[in-house]
Amino acid sequence: MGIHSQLCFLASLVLVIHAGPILKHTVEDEATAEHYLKSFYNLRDETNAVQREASPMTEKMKEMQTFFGLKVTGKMDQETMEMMKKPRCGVPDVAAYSTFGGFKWETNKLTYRILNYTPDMSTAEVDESMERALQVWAKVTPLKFTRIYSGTADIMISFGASYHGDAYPFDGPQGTLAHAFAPSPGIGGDAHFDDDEFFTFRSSKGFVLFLVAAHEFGHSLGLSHSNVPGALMFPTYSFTDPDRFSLPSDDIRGIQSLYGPNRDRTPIKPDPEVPTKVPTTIPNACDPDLILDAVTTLRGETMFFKDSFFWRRPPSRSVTQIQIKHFWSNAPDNIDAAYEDPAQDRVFFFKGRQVWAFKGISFEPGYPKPLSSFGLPSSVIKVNAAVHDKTSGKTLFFVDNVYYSYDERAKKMDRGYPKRVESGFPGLTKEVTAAHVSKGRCFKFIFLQV
Ligand code: TQI
Ligand code: CA
Ligand code: ZN
Ligand code: ZN
Repeated sequence: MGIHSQLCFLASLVLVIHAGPILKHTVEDEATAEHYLKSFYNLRDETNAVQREASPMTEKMKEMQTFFGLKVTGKMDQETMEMMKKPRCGVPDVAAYSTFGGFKWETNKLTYRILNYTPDMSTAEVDESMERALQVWAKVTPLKFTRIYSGTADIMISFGASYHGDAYPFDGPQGTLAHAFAPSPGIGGDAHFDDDEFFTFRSSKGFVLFLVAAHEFGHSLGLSHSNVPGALMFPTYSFTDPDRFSLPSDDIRGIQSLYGPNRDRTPIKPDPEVPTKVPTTIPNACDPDLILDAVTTLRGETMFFKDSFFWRRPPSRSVTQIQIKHFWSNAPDNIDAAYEDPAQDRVFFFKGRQVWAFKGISFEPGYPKPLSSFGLPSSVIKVNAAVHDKTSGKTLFFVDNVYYSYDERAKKMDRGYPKRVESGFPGLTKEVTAAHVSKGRCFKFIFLQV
């Protein structure tokens, strides 16, 4: 794909020599800092002299200061040293985004200009793709983008094939799709799109211009590639419906390490009826007090859900812990319940009044749907647990101390429900938090209670 060769040219465009006073600190402090940043901030050993000029240490220091809400100086100070000496959890604070050594725009007000268009799409579609791609980054930072129609913009956007006026000609269909230059005056920030590619507005045939542009603008703003699969800045293209796109957290951390968060955007108002548990830590599967959110089977595997994670055990392999978003990018965290209907090859996730459906890992269009699509009354604000029995084709939904029975084949609720949980399942007196069909012969269902 030519990614590695271009990585060098783009990185080299942004090298400048850092000048300025360096605070005095002891050799010991320096070693502490280096060790800390290597352990938790992915600081690599400096192997080449060119890198040393741009000081990855300063950048990692800034990331760490941003993470802890300290004053972002990139230098060792009292506050930073104290934070580093505190006892902490061994899991790194950062995922694997990377920057061009911290090169960024010095202003939050940037301009862009669209110089020409691709014949693949209407001009309105190109305009909208570019605008939306910039908003991906504007939403999570203090950056503001203004479109201009003449003169020189910070981000000049153009389509061109082969030789198109810079030293990096495009390569015909496939291969390189586009490139962009890291923040700096002149060509810096500019984004070029290879017109030998077929770009689309939202179709999975061709490359979705919005996705390619959002990736390129990441470079225009100072991000390099991430090694987190699923991140926008991961160097492989994967189709996502632009209408459902949400910026992965690795990219958010990356861009906020350069520009900080968006201060004037109030977070989306949570549904007051759905208590949002904020996962403060990664759940520990060995915690004896762990209360699982949900359990389901999926194509022969059993999966256990908690907060933004789930555990799976692929056949004849050991258990792995995975972020829900990495598997099902459109799925919510902190789900209430989940079940699989093998007859439809679908897995359903419940959260609050909504239900999501997936086939394997692909999102089923038309979802999320309201709980009433299963015939549950509108008074139900969440289901605690759901379990499907493939022999009867019924799904049981547990809501507080009652349960409902849904007939998957007839697609309707069975008569005579809701029933009290205790009347159908004597002994189940506490709230059911998750339910699961047993593989053993002795019981049909396994319930987890508070
Ligand atoms: N173009 C490369 C890219 O933007 C150019 C490049 C290679 C580059 N290495 C770099 C730019 C390092 C900055 C820093 O990644 S590309 C994708 C993706 C490309 C690839 O044509 O390979 C997208 C352009 F992620 F899908 F692979 C856009 Cl979205
Ligand atoms: Ca190409
Ligand atoms: Zn170019
Ligand atoms: Zn890239």
